Amino acid sequence: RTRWTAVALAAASLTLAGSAIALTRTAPAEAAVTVAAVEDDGAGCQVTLPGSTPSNSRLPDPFTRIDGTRITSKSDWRCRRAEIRELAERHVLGDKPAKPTGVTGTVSSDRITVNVSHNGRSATFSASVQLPSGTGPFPAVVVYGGFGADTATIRAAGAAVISYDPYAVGQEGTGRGNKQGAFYTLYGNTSSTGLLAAWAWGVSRIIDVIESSGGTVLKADATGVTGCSRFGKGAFIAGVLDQRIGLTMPIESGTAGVPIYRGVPGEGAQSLSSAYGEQPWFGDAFGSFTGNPAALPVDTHQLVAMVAPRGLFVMDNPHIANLGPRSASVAALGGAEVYKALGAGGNITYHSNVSNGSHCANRPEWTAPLQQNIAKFLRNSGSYTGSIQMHSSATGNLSQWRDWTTPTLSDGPTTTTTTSTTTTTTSTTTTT
Ligand code: MCU
Repeated sequence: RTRWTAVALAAASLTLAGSAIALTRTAPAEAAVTVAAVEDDGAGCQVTLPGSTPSNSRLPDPFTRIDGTRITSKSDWRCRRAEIRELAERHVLGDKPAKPTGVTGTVSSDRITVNVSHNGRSATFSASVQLPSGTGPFPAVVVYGGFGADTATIRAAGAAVISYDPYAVGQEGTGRGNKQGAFYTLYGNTSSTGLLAAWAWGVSRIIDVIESSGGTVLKADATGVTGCSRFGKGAFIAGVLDQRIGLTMPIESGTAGVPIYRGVPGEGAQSLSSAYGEQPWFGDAFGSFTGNPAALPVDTHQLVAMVAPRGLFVMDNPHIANLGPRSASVAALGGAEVYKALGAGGNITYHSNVSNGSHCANRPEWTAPLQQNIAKFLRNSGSYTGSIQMHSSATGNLSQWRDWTTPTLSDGPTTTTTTSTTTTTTSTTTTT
């Protein structure tokens, strides 16, 4: 009896916490703040994964729950997103563990040091910091491995650059049975978690340290992430898996990044098996899907949707088919349907309308939207509205890929149903 009361109370507080942090705060003449206060605000949602899922050559409906019902209100998205996260972790990325028991570190004007420990194992990694001019505390953009959005533009736009070495957290070149780096020191070198989720975990630990630093140098609630190519894959997944990240900016991410897995073979992009075998970017479980993406219950349009309503600026190269730019645009178009349903259609930008075809080139076409995205999502200023801008040579067509429509989601009331681990069902309804 007491036990179920406790469950009900826990459900109620989770519901309240969820509604509070899912709110979009809009000040007059200012941009919306869309970040959550926690890494995963769906942590209280009860997700029961299915034993098997139907094959589907088209993109799974992001609005339909695992139990077959469709979401009807904007607040339903929080727990639907939690389902997508579980599916993506199980089949695609591997598990990204929550914050470990020990996370400490320091933030100075030129360096962030992160100490992590879990179950008696510990590791340390650090990242250099370059501040913009002016008076802090500043927002910051984590730049993977020195390849990402132009760092001079980032700093000129008023954000610090955190130069993150993902290989310190998850090395390449090791093979799947002997993974190395700070993540695998804690969770074991045979962990089935792939590098993209491990790298994302490292970014989350950097944000933990910024949060606990007192916010004198860097702001904890204004973090962006970017990277190009393999680091574009990484930056994308970092934004997908940490809702404290306000602006996610993958560049030319290719297979294992933004492009829909189902579209990669037809477009002639790097094959799923090639990407799976090249480095352990994907989780080990993805190995059973490389020849049959139609069997996947998730695709990347749902990962795009997981970033919603936070800022997402996908940059792509239409001149290299190996990067799958058409499949990436379909992911953006599909994910944008969720942004729109949440009333945040202007928070996603896809931009491949560029002339220079060199991989990871610094492109003038992206300078203005980069500045505008930083202003809107990291500095809470300006009135930028994102859009999908595809180059004519790599134009995706969402209607070929979906058999679902986009619902009109109501604003409330918030309804959350939590199913306990036995047969008792606890329902909590709050009206905001
Ligand atoms: C586009 O990202 C990767 C690509 O998946 C790999 O096949 C290739 O070896 O490297 C690209 C990259 O990271 O380039 C810097």
